[in-house]
This record gives sequence, C-alpha cells and structure tokens, in this order.
Amino acid sequence: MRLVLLGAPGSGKGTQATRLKEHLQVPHISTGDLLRAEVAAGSTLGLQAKAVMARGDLVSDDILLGMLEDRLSRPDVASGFILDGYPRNLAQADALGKLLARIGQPMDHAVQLEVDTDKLVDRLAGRAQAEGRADDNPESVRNRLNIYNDQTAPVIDFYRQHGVLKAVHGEGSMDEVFTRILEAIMVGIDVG
Ligand code: B4P
Repeated sequence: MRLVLLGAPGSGKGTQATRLKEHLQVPHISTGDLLRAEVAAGSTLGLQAKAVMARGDLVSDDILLGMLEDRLSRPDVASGFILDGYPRNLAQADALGKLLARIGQPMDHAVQLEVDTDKLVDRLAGRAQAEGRADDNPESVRNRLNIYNDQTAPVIDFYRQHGVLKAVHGEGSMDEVFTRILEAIMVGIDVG
C-alpha cells in the first residue's frame, strides 16, 4: 500500500506513521527524519538545511526531490510506503505524482489529519519540553503553521481532485486516531 500523511506540524503524522509502518509492514519515509539525519551527520546537504529547518522554513524543492528519488529507488519500497512530510507544496505534489507515474506506483491514499490550531501549539510546546527539537520554539512553530496554511494546505485539494483524499479527525488518543485511519483506508484493525 502507498500512502501519504498530510497535516499541520503537530497533527500526528510522525506518530501515526510509526504505528502504520508496523501494521502495514511497509517502510516509513519521513522527509523531516531524512533531513535531521543529514544535519546530524554534518553532510553538505545537512549544513545547507540546518538553519532553514531551525527557522521553520521549507528546505528547497530540488534538495527534497533528490532525496526522495534516492529513497524511492531502494528495493524495500516495492511493497509500498508511508510518506510523511512530503509533499509540502503544490510543486512537490506535482513532482511526486510524476515520479510515482514513472516508477508505476500511484498513490493509493492521502490521509489528512485534522487538528485545531490551539491543540497543535500545545502539542509542539509539549514536545519542545520533552525533546528540545530546534524548530519547536514558539517563533518557528508560528512560522511553520503559517507556511502550512499558505503552501501545504493547497496540497489537500490536489489529492481531493485525484480522488484519493481521506480526511480523519486527528484529536483524541493516539490509539483512537490510529483506528480512524485504518477505518478510512479500509484495513481491518486485527490484520497484520
Ligand atoms: P517534520 O519532521 O515533518 O515535522 P512536523 O511537521 O512537525 O511533524 P512531526 O511528524 O514531527 O510531528 P507530529 O505531528 O507527529 O518537518 C520538520 C522540518 O523539516 C520542516 O519544518 C522543514 O523545515 C523540513 N522539511 C521536512 N519535509 C520537507 C519538505 N517536503 N519540503 C521542505 N522542507 C521540509 O507530532 C507532534 C507532537 O504531537 C509529538 O510530540 C506527538 O507526541 C504529539 N502527538 C501526536 N499525536 C497526538 C495525539 N493524538 N494526542 C496528543 N499528542 C499527540
């Protein structure tokens, strides 16, 4: 199964992707994690991305597409994948559509996690305390939410028009949200 998770920062994409990966037995591809690994390794790409990410801005489309092409060329994606954090704008959505058409692996589902802005801010503040991620400070969070509304929200319409959008209420416990996602993509919760 090929699935993309859409939602604002703090909506639970990474959290739910980890559960879906276990349940569906397909790799979880998080562009945020891929970028953070580059930063931690001190690679040229990581050095370019570090300050951009800390501000909460988007890293360049070219860098992201190169990274994604590389990841999707690995054999483990033959059984499908869960994509988390990409696409974040319409240019990325278009590039991804072309890439998947080229490798003959169209997207099955685009799951949109819907969460109120106040809740998003609370969750990210909680993570800032627990994990100290560089981009969870109040200023970057505000910037990330603005970028989401301006650039990423239109991607939802893109997938709606392609007939694969599944909107899921993203509030409640992590288990409740997980069950709703499985229902939306019609995978039995006792499977796997
Ligand atoms: P990401 O790593 O994708 O960060 P994110 O949007 O904050 O989502 P994340 O998955 O981490 O958090 P989640 O909602 O699961 O991106 C980071 C940065 O990388 C971007 O700002 C950008 O600079 C760069 N980047 C990444 N992809 C890019 C792209 N395609 N193009 C350009 N730049 C890109 O969880 C948040 C918190 O909520 C957690 O603490 C979790 O425990 C909590 N939570 C989740 N579900 C909950 C629930 N049901 N109840 C209570 N708390 C919950």
